[in-house]
Amino acid sequence: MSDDLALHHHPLTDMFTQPSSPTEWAEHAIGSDQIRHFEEHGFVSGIPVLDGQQVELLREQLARLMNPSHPGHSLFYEFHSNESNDPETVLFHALGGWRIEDGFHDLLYSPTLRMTAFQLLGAAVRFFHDQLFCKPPAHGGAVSWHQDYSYWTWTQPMAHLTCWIALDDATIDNGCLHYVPGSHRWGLLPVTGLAGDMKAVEQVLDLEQRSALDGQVAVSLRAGEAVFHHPLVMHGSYQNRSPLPRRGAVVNFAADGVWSHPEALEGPGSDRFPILPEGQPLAGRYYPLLFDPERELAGEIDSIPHL
Ligand SMILES: O=C(O)CCC(=O)C(=O)O
Repeated sequence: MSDDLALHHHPLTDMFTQPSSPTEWAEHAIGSDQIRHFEEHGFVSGIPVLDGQQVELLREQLARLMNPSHPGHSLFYEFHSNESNDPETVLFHALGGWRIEDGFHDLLYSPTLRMTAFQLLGAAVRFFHDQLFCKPPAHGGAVSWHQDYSYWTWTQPMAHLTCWIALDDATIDNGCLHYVPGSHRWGLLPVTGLAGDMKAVEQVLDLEQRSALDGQVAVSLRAGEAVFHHPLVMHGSYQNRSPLPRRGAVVNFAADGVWSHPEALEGPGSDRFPILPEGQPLAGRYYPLLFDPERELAGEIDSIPHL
């Protein structure tokens, strides 16, 4: 078995140069207009995170991780070679790659991810969990419309954020993410499933929400670019019938202070997910602190636009 990289709460490689002053951190910040876009629509896209070499490294490590014979395989929280169970609509989905391959571990420490997460959470940033979503060419499966927080109600208050990073150019043809702008103001809806029926969510939407699905927007990204989204924004992605793969890596964040709620009986549904004892703030081995504005920005927190 491989070493558990969750033991290391610092970068393990020189994949990213770490900023060492507020001025250097500011170079990784998004602008006020991008923050406003996030507030209004529930997502902000086209944020450059990885260069070509870093994308290539992660693709190589991803190929190893997708093999169930990987020596670190037992460290995954969840692993689904095909979450849809239909060989015609394959959706690879796994949580926990950060514990197994150093590139995915160090992705957590991307200065752009850390800084943007601080800006969009407006608080110190903790790692929540990671995900890998891959659709093979020709028979890649859809990810049904959903809200991320519907899977996370065992952690409260809701102060979470998702970053989806393209490891291939993500296009309409190969199944890029789609969003319903403004749906982060709909409130929390029940879980209706992640793979299989793209439109399963319609059974819990009112008429107005159902017609708002028609206003969905596709978010195309170049490999290495990211989209950040709100925990309640409605999003999903269609099948990949193109000749190209569509691979994506996800980092999910929570504001420091989010805790494991005593009354939330529904955990994430996997025995291997590190749930904390009820009532405890997310911390410890599986929930490293990724950005502390007091420490990184000293007295200059408000020089960086943030929520
Ligand atoms: O990769 C996809 O198509 C879906 C990703 C997603 O739902 C998420 O990151 O929350």
